[in-house]
Amino acid sequence: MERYRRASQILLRYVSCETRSLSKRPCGSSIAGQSRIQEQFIREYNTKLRNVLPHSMPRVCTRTVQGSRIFCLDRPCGIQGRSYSSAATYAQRNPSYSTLNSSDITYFRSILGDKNVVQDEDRLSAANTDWMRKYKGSSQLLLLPKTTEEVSKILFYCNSRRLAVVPQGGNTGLVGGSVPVFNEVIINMASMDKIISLDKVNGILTCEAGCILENLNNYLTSEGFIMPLDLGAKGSCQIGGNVSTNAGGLRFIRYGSLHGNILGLEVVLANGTVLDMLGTLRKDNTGYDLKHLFIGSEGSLGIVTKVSILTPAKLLSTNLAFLACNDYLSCQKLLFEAKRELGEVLSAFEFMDSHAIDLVLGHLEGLRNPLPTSSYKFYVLIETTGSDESYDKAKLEAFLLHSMECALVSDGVIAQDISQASTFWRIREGISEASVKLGAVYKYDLSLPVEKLYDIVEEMSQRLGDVAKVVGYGHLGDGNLHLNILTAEYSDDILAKIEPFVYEWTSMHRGSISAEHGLGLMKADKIHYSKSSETVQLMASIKKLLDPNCILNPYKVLPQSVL
Ligand code: FAD
Ligand code: 2HG
Ligand code: ZN
Repeated sequence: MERYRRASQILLRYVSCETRSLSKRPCGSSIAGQSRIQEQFIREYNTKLRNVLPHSMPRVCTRTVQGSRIFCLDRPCGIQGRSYSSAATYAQRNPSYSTLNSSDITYFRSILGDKNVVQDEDRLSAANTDWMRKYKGSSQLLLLPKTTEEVSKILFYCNSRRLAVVPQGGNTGLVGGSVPVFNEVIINMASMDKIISLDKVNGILTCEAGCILENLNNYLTSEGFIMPLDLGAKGSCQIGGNVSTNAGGLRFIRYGSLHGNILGLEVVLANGTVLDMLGTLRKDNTGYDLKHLFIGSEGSLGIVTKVSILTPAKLLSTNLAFLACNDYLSCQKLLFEAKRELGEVLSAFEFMDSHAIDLVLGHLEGLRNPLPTSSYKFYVLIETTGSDESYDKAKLEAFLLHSMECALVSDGVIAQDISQASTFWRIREGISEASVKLGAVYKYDLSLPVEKLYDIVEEMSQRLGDVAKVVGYGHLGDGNLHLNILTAEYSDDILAKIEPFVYEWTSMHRGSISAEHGLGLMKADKIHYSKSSETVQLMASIKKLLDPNCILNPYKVLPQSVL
C-alpha cells in the first residue's frame, strides 16, 4: 500500500498576509525582575551543589595535548582517555577491579565457544570506539553471548572475579556510555537477535535484546504493526540499547515513552541472577514495577536480554509536510495549533534551524532543500498518520492552509510519495551524521520549556562568536532541543565557554540536561544539575544494592563520588 498519496496541491506556496496572535510570550516580568529571580535561583542552586559535591572528588593530573585534555591514570599504557565533551569528566580507574588473565579467557571460551570470545585487534578497536569517535576505551576482550544463560554465566564469573564489564548494543549512543573507559570487558548483545513471538490480537512483540530496531520494524510492518519508536540510528541500534537508554526519537509525540510501551523485560543482574519480568500484560499492579528501574539505566543495573513491547497497528495513511517558518515564535505557535487541529493524527513534529539544514545539505550526498527559492530561519516537519486517507489528507491541507494564512508558515511542501517523504526524513535524520563530518562537535540533549528552547542556541552562538557554528534542532513537539556546537577542533578554551554555562542555563530554566540520550560518561558528574542530592543518593543506594561490586558499566550515569 502506497504510504504517501499525491496531495491535491502538491506544492503549497503562500506569502504571509496577516499575523494572528495565537499565544502571547509570557509578559509582565521585566528583564530586571527576571534576572533577579535567576540570580536568586543560581545562588540557591550553587549552595545546594556545594553541599552535595564533595571537595575530595577524585581528580587526576591533566595536560593538554593538541587541544585535547589527556589524563594519565594507573595503567601502564599511559594515555587513558580524553575529556572532550565535559570539562570535569575525569575518571580514575577503580583499583578494586581485576585485570584479565589467561584463565579468564579459557573460561569464557568454554562457555561461549572460541569465535564468540573476540581478541582480534580490529574488532576490538571498533567495539572500543563510540559512534562519534570521541570516546575510546582500551578493552582487550569482546564477548558475544547467544543466550540468557550465557549472559548469566559471564556476569556470575565477572562478579566473582571483580572484572568490570560494559554492556553494548549497536554502539550508537551519543554520551560515551557504550564503550569502555579503561579495559572493561565488552559484552555485545548482537548475537541475541531472535524474535520470540508476536501476539497479533494485542500487538505485543517479544524478542531478544540484540534485535536491530529497523529489523523489528520491518518484520512488524509485514504483520500490520509498527514499533512505537523510530530514530535515525534505527539501522544499527538494538532494542536492548533503546530500552537501556529509554530512547525517545521521532514517534515519541504520538506513542510516548518506552516506560509506557515496554510491557516486560528479562534482565540479568550483576551476580548472574536472571530476573524474569517478561510479562505481556497491559495492567499488572502486583508490587513494585521493577522493570522501570532498567529502562533508562544505561546498563548500570543489569543486562537486558529479552523485551516485550506494545506495538501500535500500522495505519494506512501517512502524510508529511516540510515547512518553513520565519522565526522561532512561529514554530511554537505552529506546534500549539498542530496539537489542537491535527490532534489524533499528529505523529511527528520536528524542527531544525537553517544551520542544521545547511549542514546536512553541505555534507550528505544527494539531498537538496525541498524549499530552495529562499532561505528561512527555521524548518518544521509535520507528519500525520491515520486510518482514513481522504479525511487525514484534507485535515493536514486545511491545517497548512490556515497556518499559511496566519503567516505561521512561510512556505511548504507536502510529500507526494514515499520517496519524497524519505528524502524529507533523511534531511532531518541526517543532521547527526553530518555533524560529525567536520572537525569537532559538542552535543547537548536538553529538555526545556518550548518557549525558552531556542534562547540557549542564540545565547550560545553569541557567546562563542566566530569560533563555532551553533546548530539547534530536535523534537520540538516533546520540548527536546539538540544543541550541536561545531568547531574546527576540540579545545579546552571552547569547552570552558560552553560548560558549565549550558548546564547552569538548563538547570536555571528547570530543564533536563539529558532529555533522551542518557548521561553515560559524558554527564555522569553532571547529574546534580537535574536531580536533587536526595534523589541521586537513592539512585546510588539502588546501584549498590543491585551491583555491590560496581562491575556494571563503571564511571557512567552516577558520579563516582556517591558510590
Ligand atoms: P549502545 O549505544 O550500544 O548503548 C547505549 C547504552 O545502553 C550504554 O550505556 C550501554 O551500556 C547500554 N546497553 C546497550 N544494550 C544494553 C543491554 N542489552 N542491556 C543493558 N544495557 C545495554 N537517541 C534517542 O533517544 N533519540 C533519537 O532520535 C536518536 N537518534 C539518533 C540518531 C543517530 C544518527 C545516532 C547515532 C544516535 C541517535 N540516538 C538517539 C542515540 C542512540 O541511538 C540511542 O541512545 C539508542 O537507543 C542506543 O542504542 P544502541 O543499541 O546503539 O545502544
Ligand atoms: C536526533 O534526534 C538524535 O537526531 C541525535 O537524537 C541528536 O546528534 C544529536 O545531537
Ligand atoms: Zn533526538
